[in-house]
Amino acid sequence: MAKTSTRHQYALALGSNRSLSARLTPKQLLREAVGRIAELGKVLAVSSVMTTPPLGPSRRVFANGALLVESDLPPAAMLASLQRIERNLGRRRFRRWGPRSVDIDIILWSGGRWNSRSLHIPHPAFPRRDFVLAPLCAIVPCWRDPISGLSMRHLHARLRKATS
Ligand code: A4P
Ligand code: MG
Repeated sequence: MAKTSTRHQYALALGSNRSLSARLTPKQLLREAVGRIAELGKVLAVSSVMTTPPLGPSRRVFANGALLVESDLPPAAMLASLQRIERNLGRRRFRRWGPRSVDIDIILWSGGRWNSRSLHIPHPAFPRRDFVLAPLCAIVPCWRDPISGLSMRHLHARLRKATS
């Protein structure tokens, strides 16, 4: 009998503002992360990498991007796998909002909302972040935020208007 499985889609946001070596710059680290995420499922779309000014106390600019992946992994297992990729790409957690070689956040999930102690989907801060919404608009412009009901394109236009 054919194996049945549930396919989940996730929109992920990637960020980096610390090089690991002369070769592994933030931009290159995001490319490496995409390659490793492709081992967890099928990557359906990847945005270009954008250079963005830091939000918060860091003074280093960020490389940011987003991707859409389809996978059999349910949310908790996806988070654990992404955190393993972060660790393997040199991520150390010593200071909140400190420089990071790779940060991978789950922004949206095809199942809608997920709330547990260690995982909140949609990611609570994403509607206020241009560095998340701009790359998301490039790959999933029509995906609706399950909380507000607004599409990524709409949320992005609203944020741009509010901050201009
Ligand atoms: N967690 C809960 N929900 C999620 C989710 N949807 N996706 C938990 C991923 N993780 C989630 O995250 C802390 C804990 O959040 C995890 O253990 C997980 O269980 P973290 O990545 O370890 O810590 P962090 O990244 O330092 O904190 P946080 O709050 O995630 O920071 P942000 O919100 O990621 O912001 N400026 C620019 N231009 N570009 C950036 O990418 N990033 C940040 C960091 C600040 N300024 C930036 C950027
Ligand atoms: Mg994070």
